Amino acid sequence: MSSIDFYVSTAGTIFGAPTRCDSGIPILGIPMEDTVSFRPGTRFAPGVIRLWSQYFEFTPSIDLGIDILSRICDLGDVSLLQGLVERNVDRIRAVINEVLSKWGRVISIGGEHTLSLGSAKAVREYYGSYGIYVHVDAHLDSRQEWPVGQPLSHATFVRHLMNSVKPKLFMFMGFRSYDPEELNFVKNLNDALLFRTRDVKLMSKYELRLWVRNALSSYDGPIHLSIDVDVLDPSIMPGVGNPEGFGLSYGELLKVIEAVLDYGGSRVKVIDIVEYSPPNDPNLMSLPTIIHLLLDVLNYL
Ligand SMILES: [Mn+2]
Repeated sequence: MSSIDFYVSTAGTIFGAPTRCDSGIPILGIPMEDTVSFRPGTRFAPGVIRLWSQYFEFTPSIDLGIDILSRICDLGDVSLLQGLVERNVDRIRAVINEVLSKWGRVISIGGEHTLSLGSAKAVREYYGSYGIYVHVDAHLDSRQEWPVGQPLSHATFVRHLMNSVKPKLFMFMGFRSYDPEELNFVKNLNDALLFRTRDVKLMSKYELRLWVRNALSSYDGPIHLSIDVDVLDPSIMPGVGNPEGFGLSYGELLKVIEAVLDYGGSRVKVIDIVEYSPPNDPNLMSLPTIIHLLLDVLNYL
C-alpha cells in the first residue's frame, strides 16, 4: 500500500484547493510536535491555516499574473505517533519520498522544525543526491543535545541532517540566537554561508541576490528550503514557540525567499514552513503573515 494512502488524511483543504492534482504543487500538513522545549502548539498549525485560509484574498506580494489557486492541491496531514521522534521522522521521509515521486516537489506545513530531517532524507533518497540545505531561522538548531541528554530534537536536528544527508552546502539565513557550541559547529562546516539577521537587514536586495546566486550556482543538486517563521520579528509573528526579538521584517524575509526561489528554480524540491503555533498567537494576528508567506512561496515557485 502507498504511504500517502496509508498515512495521510484530509479534513478541509487549503484555500479550498482540491485534494488531488496532476501537475500542480502539493501541500502537505505535518503536525509533528514531539520535542517542544518552550511553548507548545505547532501541531495545530496545518488545521488552523486550512480553516482560515478560505477567508483571505489569494493575492501575493507581486502580481506575476499567476493563478495560484489553479496550481495547488492539499494532500492533507501526515498522521503521526505521539512522542516517537525517530519513527515520525521516518514516516515523514516515506510520505515525502512518495510525494516527490508523484509530483516532483512539495510544500510542507509544520509542525516542529525536526520534520525537516525527514524531508531532507526523502530528498536524498528520491533524487540520490542532496545539494543545498537553506535554513531560514532565528536559531541554528545545531546543538549536540537538547535538552541535555537528548540527541534528536528541534534544537539539534541540523547535526543529524549533516550526518545523514550530507548537504554539499549549508545556508543559514537570518539567525540571531544561539549557543556558542552551535556557532562553532556551523563555523566549522566546510561549505556554509552564514547570514545573521543583521546581515540580511543591512544588505540591499541586490547584494543579497548576488550572494545567493553565486552560492546556488556553485553547488549542484536539489535545493531544500526550510523556513522557521520565528525568523520574523515577534511583533508580526508572535505565534511561535521560541520567539526572539529584533527579527526580520516581512520584506526582509521576502528578499531571501525571492532570491532562493528565483535562482534555485526547478532545483527547489521541498519547502518546509514550520513552527507556527496558533495557541501562542493572540487573536491569530500572525495568520495574515503566514498566509501571505504561503502565497508568495507559491507565486515564486
Ligand atoms: Mn527557530
